[in-house]
Amino acid sequence: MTSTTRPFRHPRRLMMTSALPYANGPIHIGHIAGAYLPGDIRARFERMAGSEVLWVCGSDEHGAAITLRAKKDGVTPREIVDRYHSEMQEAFAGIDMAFDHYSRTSSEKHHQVAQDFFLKLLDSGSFEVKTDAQFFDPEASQFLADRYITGTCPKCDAPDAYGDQCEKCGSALSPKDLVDPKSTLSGATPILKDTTLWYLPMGRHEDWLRDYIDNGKFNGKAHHDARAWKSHVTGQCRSWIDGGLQSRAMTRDLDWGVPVPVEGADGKVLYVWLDAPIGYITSTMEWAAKAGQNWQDWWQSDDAELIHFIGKDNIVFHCLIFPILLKEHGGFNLPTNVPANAFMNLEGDKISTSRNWAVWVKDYLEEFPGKSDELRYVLTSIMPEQKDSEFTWSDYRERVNNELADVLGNFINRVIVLTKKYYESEVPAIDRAKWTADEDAIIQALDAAPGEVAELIRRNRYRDALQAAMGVARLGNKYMTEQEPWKLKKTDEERTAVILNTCIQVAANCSVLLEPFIPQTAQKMQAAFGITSARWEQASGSMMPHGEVLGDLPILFEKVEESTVDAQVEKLKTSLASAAPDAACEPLKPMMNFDDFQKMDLRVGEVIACERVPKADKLLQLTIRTGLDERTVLSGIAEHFKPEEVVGRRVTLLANLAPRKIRGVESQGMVLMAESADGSLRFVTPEEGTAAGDTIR
Ligand code: B3M
Ligand code: ZN
Repeated sequence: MTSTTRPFRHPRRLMMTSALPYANGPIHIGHIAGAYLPGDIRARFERMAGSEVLWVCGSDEHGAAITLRAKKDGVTPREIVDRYHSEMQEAFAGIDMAFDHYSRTSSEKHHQVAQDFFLKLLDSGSFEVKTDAQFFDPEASQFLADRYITGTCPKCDAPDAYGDQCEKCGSALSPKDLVDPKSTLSGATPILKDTTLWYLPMGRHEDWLRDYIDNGKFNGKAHHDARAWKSHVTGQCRSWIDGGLQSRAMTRDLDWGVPVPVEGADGKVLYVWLDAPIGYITSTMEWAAKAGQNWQDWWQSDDAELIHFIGKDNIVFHCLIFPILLKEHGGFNLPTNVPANAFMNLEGDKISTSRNWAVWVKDYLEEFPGKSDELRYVLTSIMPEQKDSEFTWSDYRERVNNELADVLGNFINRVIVLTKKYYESEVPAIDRAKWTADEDAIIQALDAAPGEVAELIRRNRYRDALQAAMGVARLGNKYMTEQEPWKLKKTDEERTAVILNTCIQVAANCSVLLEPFIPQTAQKMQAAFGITSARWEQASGSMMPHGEVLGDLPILFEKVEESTVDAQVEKLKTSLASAAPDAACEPLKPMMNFDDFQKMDLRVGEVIACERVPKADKLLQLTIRTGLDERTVLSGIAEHFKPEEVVGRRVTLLANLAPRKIRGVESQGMVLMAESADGSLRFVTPEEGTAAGDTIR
C-alpha cells in the first residue's frame, strides 16, 4: 500500500489506461461511471500529489462493433470511426476527462506498432498456426466471429450472447460455444468452413497466471498486492483459469482492422482484442514523442506501475490475455491492478444504446450547461465499484440539492459573505485566548483528511473518498451553524474572528480535497482563496494565513427543479418508444375472440413472501395476497430478480389459471411479466393506488 502521509507523492511512476471505447456510438453516463471517471479522479489526485502519472486512452476503431454499425447505417467503417472518434473526444472533454493523450487505433502509427508486436510474438513462437473450421455465413459470404455471430450463452442461457463474450454474465466465449448460432449479418445459420488462424495457446500460461492472480507474483517474484485487487476481478479470472484456458484465435478473416503482416494472409486482420490493448502502448508512444520523453520509462521500467481502468466485461482481456501478450513479447510491465467497475443501470433498466435507454453525455452537457461537476459528483457517489449500481434522476436531484447546494455551496457562500461583511474579505487574526477544543477538533480533522482521501482513492474506493472529502464541508457547515458567529459578532469580537478564521481554513481545504472529483467548482473556490494549481499537501489546518484577502464567489450550485428531472424521465420513455427495435418484436399470436378474453380473471396481487425453489435455477416461489385468498405461484424469474426484490410488489395475476404442480409445488395462477427484445423481464405493475383483489379488465 502506498504511503499516504505527506507529501503524498506516489513512490513509483504511474502508467494508467482507461478502456478504449468502441468508436461505434456516443458516450453515455455508464461509460463515464465505469472506466473513465475513476481514471480521471486518480490522475487528478496523483498530479496534485506531485506523482509522476500518465493517463492515456483512445478510440477503439476495429472489430465487429464498428463494421456492424457501418452496415446498419449504410456507410463505411471509416465514416463511422471518424464520426464517433471526434464525438467521443468532445463528450470526454465536456465532462473534464483529463487524459494526457487520446489516440485512435485506425492510425498508421498504431497499425505499425501492432504489427511489430505481432511479428515479435510470431518469431518467439507464441502462436499456434492452425487451419480450422470456422463459422461462415453463406449468404453474406463472410467468416463469422465475435459480434458477427450470436446465439444462446452456454453459461447463463442469455439468448443474445456474442461469439466472443456474453454481455449478460460477462463470460468470454468462442463462437463454437454458442447454442443455436445465427449470423448477425444475414440471420442465416452459419456453416463451417476451413481457414487459417493464429491461435494464442493460453493453456500454456495457466500456472504463472494463477500465481499472478492469486498471489500477486510474476516470474517467481512479488509483483503486486493481490489483496488490493477487487474480488469480482480475481474471481472472474480464477473461474476462467479453473475452467481451463482455451486457445483463442488472434486473427480474423475481415477486411477492417490491422492487417496480419504475414505473406499470404490477405483478408486477415488482428483480432480486435489483440490490437486494442496494444493501443495503450501506441498512445503512450505518441504522447512521449510530443513530450520529449521515453515511452519505455512508462511500460518497460521497474520504476513504473501499470493500472488499467475498465468495465467488468473487459476483465479477462486485461488480466489474462494482455498479460500473456506482454509476457510473450518480453520487457513489458504487467498490470499491478485492474480495478474493474461493474455496470451502472438507469431508472431500473440496463443502459442500452440500441434501445436508446441512456443519458448521453452530449445531451446532458447541452441540457445542463455548466453542470458537468454535478454529474461527476452524482456518478462518483453511485459508482459501481463492486457491484452494479443505478442512476435515477430523482437521486441526481436529491444529491445536487441536498449535498452539493445545501452543504458545500451553502457553507462556502456563508464563509465568503460573512468574511466580506465582518472583515472586508480579509482572513481575520485570531486571539489564542479565545481558541477552544472545538477548533482543535476541526484542525485535527483538516490535518487528517488529505491522508484519508488519498488512501481511499489509491484503494479505488472513490465513493468513500468523495464522502470523506465532503465530510470536511459537512464538518464546516455543522461547526458554523453550532457556533453562530452572526450572534457572537455583537458581543465577542475575538471569538467571532476565531470561528470565521477556522471556517475559512475548512473552506480552503474543501477547494483542494474536492478538486479530483468536481474540478471546475474546486478551481472556482481556489481562485477565491488565492490558490493556483493546488498541491495535495497544501490541505491542512493552516492553509490561510490572516491578512489574506478572499475573492468573491457566486452561488456554486443551482437547485434542480422536480419538473426538470421529470422531463428527463419522460424523455427516456419517449426515446425508448421511438428507438428502432434492432430485434423485431415477437410476431402477433393468432386472433382470439372477446369470449376467450372474458374467461380470464386478472387481479391485482401483492407479493407477501418470495423464496428460491431448491434445484430450480429459474424459479421463484411467490406467496401472493389476492384479495380472495393467499396463494402460491411459481414464476420463471429467478435469473432476473432476487427474492428480496420481489417481496412487496403489486403484480398482475391471472387468478383463474388451473393449478399446476411444478417441481412438487402446486402453482395457482400466473404472474404477468413483460419480456423485451433483449430478453430482460419486467413486472406488469398495476398503478399506484390499486390494491390486492382489484379486478383488471
Ligand atoms: N473497446 C470496450 C468495450 O468492450 C473495448 C475496450 C478495449 S480496451 C483495450 O466496450
Ligand atoms: Zn452468459
